[in-house]
Amino acid sequence: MKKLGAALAAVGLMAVALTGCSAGGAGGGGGDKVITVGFAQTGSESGWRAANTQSMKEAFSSKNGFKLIFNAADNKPENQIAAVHSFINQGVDAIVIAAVVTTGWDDVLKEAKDANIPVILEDRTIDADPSLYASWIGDDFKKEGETAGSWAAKTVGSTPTNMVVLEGTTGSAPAIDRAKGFSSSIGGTSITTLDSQTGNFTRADGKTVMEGFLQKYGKKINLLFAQNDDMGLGALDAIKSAGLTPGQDIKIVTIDGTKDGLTALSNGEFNYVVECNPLLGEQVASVVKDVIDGKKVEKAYTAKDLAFDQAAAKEALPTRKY
Ligand code: GYE
Repeated sequence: MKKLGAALAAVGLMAVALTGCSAGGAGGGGGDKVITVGFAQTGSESGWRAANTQSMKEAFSSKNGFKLIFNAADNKPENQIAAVHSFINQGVDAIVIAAVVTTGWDDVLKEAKDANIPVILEDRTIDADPSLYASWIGDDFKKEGETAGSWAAKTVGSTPTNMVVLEGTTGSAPAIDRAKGFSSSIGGTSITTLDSQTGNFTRADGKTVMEGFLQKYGKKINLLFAQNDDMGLGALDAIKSAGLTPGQDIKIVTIDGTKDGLTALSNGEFNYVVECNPLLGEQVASVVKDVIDGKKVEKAYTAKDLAFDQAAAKEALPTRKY
């Protein structure tokens, strides 16, 4: 255990190092013209999102030479498209999007292109033609799902296990890719999916949907895969109210690695948590500057993510940033 903890901590040093990134923070360098950036954020559904928003606001600060126009779309695709339209009309220098869903982007991105406004994606990927955006900075959701699934396969995969799944926002890149990754890792094991429904990445819906699962399947459920910490945390309430012990009667694996998630893990209520790094702001700001300065940027920058068992969570918590 100690050894695993140390190894995980060592990898932890790489947590914020993004592959292929250019050096330096967002500040300085580009003359004194203020860069106006419209940021279309998904909403405020989770602890991960709160950390991501804070990271973006810090990086796109006036101190760093930016004027940030922030919009949170309440996880409604139509709100988000409207926000991007409004950024185009305001003539911003660049647009950053954390897309609620993967589809429906072509028209508005073509408009941005016609207006010569570069678009940079952060966090979530989209299905649009890659020529319509300059770059993407985010996490590897498929790999996160694979890591969560591998843990499940290794831990409970050799005995008959009934799983329920709390999915993220329907049509969002992390919900789609985490599901794919997880499925690929549990193929050929004795894990059966009893049910899988969206909990919209929120605690409230995680709780409600888990209540429904418990009413329907009761003690049959042995495993919960929650596609983010918040839904898993909401589910804890439902599981306890049903007189069951989370982490024991029902094993729980989640994704994100927020302080609250790792606390539940170190308390033994969760069993495994895969990290998804939300602290992308500095990297996004640096790419935005490079794009505006006409420098060549990579099409994709992928953050490195860790994974935690209970011992590793205890070790990580005191210095956890989000
Ligand atoms: O896992 C979830 C959030 O897009 C990776 O969105 C992000 C996800 C994250 O609401 O908590």
